[in-house]
Amino acid sequence: MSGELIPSTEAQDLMELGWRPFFRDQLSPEEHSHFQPVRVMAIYRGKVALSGAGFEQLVVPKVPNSDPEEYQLAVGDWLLIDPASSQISRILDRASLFKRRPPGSGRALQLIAANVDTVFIVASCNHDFNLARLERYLILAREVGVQPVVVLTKVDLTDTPNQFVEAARSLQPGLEVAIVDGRDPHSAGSLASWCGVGETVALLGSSGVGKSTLINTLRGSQDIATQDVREADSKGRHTTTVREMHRLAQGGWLLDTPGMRELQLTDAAAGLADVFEDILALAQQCKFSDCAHRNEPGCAVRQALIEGTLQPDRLERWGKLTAEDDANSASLEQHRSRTRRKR
Ligand SMILES: Nc1nc2c(ncn2[C@@H]2O[C@H](COP(=O)(O)OP(=O)(O)OP(=O)(O)O)[C@@H](O)[C@H]2O)c(=O)[nH]1
Ligand SMILES: [Mg+2]
Ligand SMILES: [Zn+2]
Repeated sequence: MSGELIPSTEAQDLMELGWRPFFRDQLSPEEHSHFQPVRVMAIYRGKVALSGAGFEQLVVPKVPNSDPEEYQLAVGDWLLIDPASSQISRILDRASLFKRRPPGSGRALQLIAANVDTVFIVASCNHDFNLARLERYLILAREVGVQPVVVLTKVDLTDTPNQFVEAARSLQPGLEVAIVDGRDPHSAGSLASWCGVGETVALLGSSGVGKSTLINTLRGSQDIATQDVREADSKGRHTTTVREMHRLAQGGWLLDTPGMRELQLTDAAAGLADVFEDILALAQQCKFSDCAHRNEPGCAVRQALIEGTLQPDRLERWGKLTAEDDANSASLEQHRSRTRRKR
């Protein structure tokens, strides 16, 4: 067993950082003896914070520069480094990767978080609550294959918390939904079960929903800067600007991220199919295989609308998101084949 090459306190340190057989099994015997596994804890402008067994350093990453996208680092990545020079040998295959491509086909890919076990999709119970936006994050989590938990914050600001919980639950059967006052340790404590030793939880959501506040409360500190939202529309001020992992006393890691301005779907067909499984199952029962679910005879989707088993707004969102994903994926594919031809 290759893991036995590592002395036990080191093994313990690594396990607490989230090291798993999935990563260990990728190392060749040579790599085991020459390199040290370290995790990317934070990415700042030009520098990355790395942690391993008895190792903590802020380094300027040196990676082979063949394809910049291929060697882009994400917070949460596991790397092999030469312990003497801190030179990065390679990025280990990721168990999961959150990424996004900002609208416009040629824009650089942004890596949000890697090797995440659970994602808290954070939204607040105020004017800024938007079910369609929540659904986009859910599709992204399903696409990446990471367990999603919807965390509704600012329960103290609403008289009708159940309406928010019900709306979120309606997105997918069995979806975990928690509702908290992110400033209150007792309330936020309900999230502790997802944050055990070695677990990595990424927090995603718009600016101002209270991601950093939650992390401060769960850690029992005020280390991370937070900022009031705008009074007029409850929108945030983009306070957090770095992606960074924060350790909880109980052992888990919370990965804070900057609030996203816009989340467009690209290459998310699997996530869409997962979240809208019911509609796809209905569509298979339509008389025509290319049914557009408008006025065709024998349309099972329209029939479900008439019977009230499918909500019209849900069908509308599915249509819109599918069209968006198709358009973005097609323009990305065009962009890829153009760059291939240039090489
Ligand atoms: N009333 C109330 N206010 C909260 C709650 N959670 C967060 N806030 C407040 O909401 C504001 C924004 O919180 P942040 O934690 O900075 O939000 P964020 O999601 O980290 O925002 P960005 O870093 O800009 O993406 C702060 O003034 C918090 O005190 C809550 O549960 N209830
Ligand atoms: Mg923040
Ligand atoms: Zn149909």
